[in-house]
Amino acid sequence: MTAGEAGNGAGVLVDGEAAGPEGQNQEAGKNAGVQSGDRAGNSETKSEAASQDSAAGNGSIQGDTEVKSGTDGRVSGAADDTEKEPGLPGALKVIGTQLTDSRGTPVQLKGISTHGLAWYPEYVNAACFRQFREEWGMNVVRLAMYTAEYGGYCTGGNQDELKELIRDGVSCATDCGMYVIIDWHILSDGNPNTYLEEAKEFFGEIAEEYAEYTNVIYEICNEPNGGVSWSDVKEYAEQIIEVIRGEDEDGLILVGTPNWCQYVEQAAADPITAYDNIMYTLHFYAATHTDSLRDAMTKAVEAGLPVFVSEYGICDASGNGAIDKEQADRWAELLDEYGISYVAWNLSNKAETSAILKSSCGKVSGFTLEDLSDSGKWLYERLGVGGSGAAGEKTAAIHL
Ligand code: IDC
Repeated sequence: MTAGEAGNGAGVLVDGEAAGPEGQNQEAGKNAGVQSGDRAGNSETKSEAASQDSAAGNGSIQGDTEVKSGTDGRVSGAADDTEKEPGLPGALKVIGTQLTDSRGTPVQLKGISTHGLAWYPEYVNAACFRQFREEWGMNVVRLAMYTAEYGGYCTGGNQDELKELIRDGVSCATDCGMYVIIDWHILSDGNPNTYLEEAKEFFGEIAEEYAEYTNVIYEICNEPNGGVSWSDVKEYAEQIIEVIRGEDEDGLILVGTPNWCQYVEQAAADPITAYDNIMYTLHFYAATHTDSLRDAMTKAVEAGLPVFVSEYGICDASGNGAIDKEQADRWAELLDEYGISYVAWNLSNKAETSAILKSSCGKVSGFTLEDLSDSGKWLYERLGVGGSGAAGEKTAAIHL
């Protein structure tokens, strides 16, 4: 299989081999205004979460018994001598605006974000991640660790337990050949400098631990918001990146942008130049953010900014409103066209439309079609093995 045949672009890099749609380098443009749509917050607790004890290991989304191995989506080629740890997905490198493997072949990551790790720890398990890799064709999982909400790392949460969950998550992802994003999930603490010292300590420790892991990605601030400026975010980012680079000289680092990751043009106008292998995050919720945010994204990319969509929903920005599949498809097609990576919010059964599982689903792995919410079904169709292609052609493995 060649990169062009990789279909949904969600192949995993193994031994430095890449699969993914060809990225497109667009000609330079100039930045423009973006939509300043607010993220509607909510603050309910986990009361609606179903119990985790009914984990069925035998469920399968695919009706047949064939399970794709980690080799699907691979491109044949020589082993990559820049690999640090044999067997791990290959190192990632940002070239221009494009994420690539270490030899410069474009790579597009697609996957799922956990809900808050403290909120829903039960989904961090090997069978769950493996199903996403093998049956859904995902190649990345994001571990969202809130800093200030619900058992937040900086607001009284159990730091040792949270770090243990991250270790478990990295190990589950690594075992099935996936990339894994460690997400310092700021939210109500809108300015990342609020917990600067904690972030430095956390990333110093994490980067030391995972310096040799080619599949670990550091996301240093989920969504700066509340009027925080790009210069504040940049100042924070440069300090955290310095700490990470002190341990891990080349791991991919994702930097949030102001206004809940919508003001990418501000980063494009004043990017971080002291370090490389950095991408900037844009987040969208398809029922809220449409043409103007898509325009902002393409303009930022055309201006030279490497963009990574580390979180999106197909519902509105509250995470629990109407779903807009038409806008979601338009987003996905644009992201595929540009070879931009995208990670869906969220892996849980919380009674909210962004959760990919129905609230009645008590399983923590082995999900079947009946377990999926509308968001989950859309995602499965979009990403599942045989799902929609980079060219936007819809060939879902399963028709719902
Ligand atoms: C939401 C969760 C919700 C939780 C809330 C806490 O879906 O269950 O109660 O956070 O405030 C984001 C954030 C992400 C939000 C999500 C939906 O990164 O943490 O999750 N969202 O509101 N940005 C835009 C939307």
